[in-house]
Amino acid sequence: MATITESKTQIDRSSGSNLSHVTSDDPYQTALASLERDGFVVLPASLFPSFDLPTLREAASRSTKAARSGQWPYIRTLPKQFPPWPQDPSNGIWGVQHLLHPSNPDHLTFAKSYFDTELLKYVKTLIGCEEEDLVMELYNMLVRPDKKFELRWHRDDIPADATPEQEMERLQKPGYHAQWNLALFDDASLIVVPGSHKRARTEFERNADPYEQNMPEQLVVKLKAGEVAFYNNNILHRGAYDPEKERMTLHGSIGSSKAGGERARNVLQHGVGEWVGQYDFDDFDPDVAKRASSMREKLIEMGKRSGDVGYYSKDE
Ligand SMILES: O=C(O)CCC(=O)C(=O)O
Repeated sequence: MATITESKTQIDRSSGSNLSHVTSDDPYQTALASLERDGFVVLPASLFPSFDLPTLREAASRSTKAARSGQWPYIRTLPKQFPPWPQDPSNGIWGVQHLLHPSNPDHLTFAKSYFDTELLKYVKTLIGCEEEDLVMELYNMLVRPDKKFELRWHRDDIPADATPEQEMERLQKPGYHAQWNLALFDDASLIVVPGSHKRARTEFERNADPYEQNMPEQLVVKLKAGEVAFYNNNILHRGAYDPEKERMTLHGSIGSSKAGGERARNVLQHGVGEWVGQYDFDDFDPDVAKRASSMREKLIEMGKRSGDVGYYSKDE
């Protein structure tokens, strides 16, 4: 897949996984070129020396334990794919929501990685915006379900029944955000169709089984611990989870204040607006506190502007 390392840009499907190896003196622009071309890019852990994996894993384990035992109500529950999720973990969970919630005892640890200076340099380049445009959005965690579970093929913000014209209309608009997976353990759960973020679905894709195991050109995004995959959330993708394999992958997004109502729904349907006003930054480093509070204010403004946003696919 798109891995920023040595040699030149290419997609290598021979391994059945990570493809494009890109070089450039400017890793930010290189990442952007890969994201635009393939719809995703994988950045090596070495680009993010300030991510403290052991500390993040400890925090992630505590949060997951609380979520599985019913002590943390913000969860993604089986068998539901899209929000809203019930708060009852008895069918098992596949995600822990709202890592930055002020009542999470580990929210400062997660905030350090979410507001990380180096990460935000990539975010700004990938969105094409300045620091003052950044909007706080979501920070969740995707975890191993207790039984086999898969997500259907989807684009995050284009319904399956969209016509090719509707798909293209949406895909041609800027996304005004960046979305990423930061793997705390090796992770091969995300499957994408490279390049599908720029085109309507083919007849095959449109008529395929929602859980089609062999979509033409599909690629498993294989992440090693510490790697970060940025991806266009409207790339055709799905998740396929192995209950035997530990998964704790931080799943974040940050937006731009230029985004409109579609982005507001994608973010606010997760319920972040209900608590973000309580967020205080007293215990943050002063620089991070300044950045975080400005990003938070813009999320609150987005909530006020957009009102009741509804859900992408409430019953699925
Ligand atoms: O598990 C993953 O990495 C993919 C999750 C996903 O597709 C989603 O949340 O819409």
